[in-house]
Amino acid sequence: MFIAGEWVESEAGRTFESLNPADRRDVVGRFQAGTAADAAMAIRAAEMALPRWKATPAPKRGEILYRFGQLMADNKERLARAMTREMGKVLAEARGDVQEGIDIAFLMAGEGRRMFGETVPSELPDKWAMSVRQPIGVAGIVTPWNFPMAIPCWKMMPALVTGNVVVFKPASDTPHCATLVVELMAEAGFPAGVVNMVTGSGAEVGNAIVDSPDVNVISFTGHSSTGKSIAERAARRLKRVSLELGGKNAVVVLKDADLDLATDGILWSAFGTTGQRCTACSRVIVEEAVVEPLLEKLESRAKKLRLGSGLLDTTDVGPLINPAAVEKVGSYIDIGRKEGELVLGGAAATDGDLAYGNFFAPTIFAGIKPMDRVAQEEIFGPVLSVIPVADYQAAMTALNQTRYGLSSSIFTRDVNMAFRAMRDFETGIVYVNAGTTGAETHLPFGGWKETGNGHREAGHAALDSFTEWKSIYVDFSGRLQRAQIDNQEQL
Ligand code: UN1
Repeated sequence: MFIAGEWVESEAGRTFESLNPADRRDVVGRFQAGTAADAAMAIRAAEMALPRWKATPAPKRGEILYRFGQLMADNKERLARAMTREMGKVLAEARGDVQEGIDIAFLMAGEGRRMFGETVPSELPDKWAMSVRQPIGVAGIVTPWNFPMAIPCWKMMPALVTGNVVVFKPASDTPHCATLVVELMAEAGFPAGVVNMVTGSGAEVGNAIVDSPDVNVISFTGHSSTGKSIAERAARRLKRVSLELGGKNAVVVLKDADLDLATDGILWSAFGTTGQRCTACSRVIVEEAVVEPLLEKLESRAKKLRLGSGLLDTTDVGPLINPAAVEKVGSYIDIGRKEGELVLGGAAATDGDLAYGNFFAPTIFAGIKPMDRVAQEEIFGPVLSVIPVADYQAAMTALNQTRYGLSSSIFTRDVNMAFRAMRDFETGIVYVNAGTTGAETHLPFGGWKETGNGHREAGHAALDSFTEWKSIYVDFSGRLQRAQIDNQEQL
């Protein structure tokens, strides 16, 4: 663990192992199983570092972020390989994950010299009115394993450039990735105590951070049920919480679409990262006229996807994160068989050496109805449901008929239909003629409905999660001037 600028062991002396999901015989490392007492020490260290950090000029804070981004870039290949080994995603995607961390570091480094507030005219003469952003204090950052470097960076970079200090609890499946990121943060020059990391379980470390009266803001990405529990706990202290939770993202394919392009987009969004993205496509809503040809293309292309270690060039689809994930995805197969027709896959893949890893075959169900369970519940694996509908209206209704609202997409050549989709789809991100994944770091990232609680990551919007607004009025008239009362004569 990293507390007050030192690498330390947990007070309880317990550890846990991180395993390679492509080959569980490969132990990536042993990590400290932190406790509430460790979290308290990290929070204390952060509090001690806060006054100096928030007094450091923001452009100077930004320079450290810039150095961190450069260090990530210099170490990109090493970081990506370590990520593939610990988390499983194929190397090209791991490089993308590191790149997303670099992108947000550079974007937020620039915020050190922007961080715009507003300057507006006062309604009274000789009076100045403006608003500025100020840090909230100690930020608790609780992150998932599926983007084990990008998401911690998405959260920590805006928190730090705006002058907050951080207590970071990474997912227990990817502590090594987190450690590598924090090592580079230390090397970049964040002062001791500004960034602290405590590894360990959500029940012990996560809850201690969420419940602490000395942690002022929480940013969490992960499972909806955990997010709801965090929101409830934090509400007792009216603590600011920003949540990025589940998704049930759909691609709509209209009958005029380029079906080859749609197939590319759907396969990449559904089976890339083995379906383990919040933005992954798990529903294809398709006009009846083109169901048959689209299904044929999806099936024949998905059949050719090669499973294996993400470190091999020959691999298209890596493993699931852990055996529990294989079990969970597997539990949806019987459900899907009852609801529709299993077209492809449907089982864990255990041929040869795959048996040592957590592999699941890319799976496609056809003939699914919008309200079926496989079309409603987040499976977080390589399972795609194809839902036939009569027309755009039915597609739009089906797309919106879910409790989530992260990402959506439409394939069409008709510009009028594209604009309808942009207007009608109830999601935080909409793609036209592209899959549901691949958000860039300079626009807001987040979802409607139960995908979140109204906050956004990335872009300028991320600053809102980590700052308080302060509105400032300076009266230089030398007399009492009453707003809304004086100076009210009709023009
Ligand atoms: C996530 O799955 O939580 O748009 C993040 C994307 C990536 C980020 C996904 N840039 O798919």
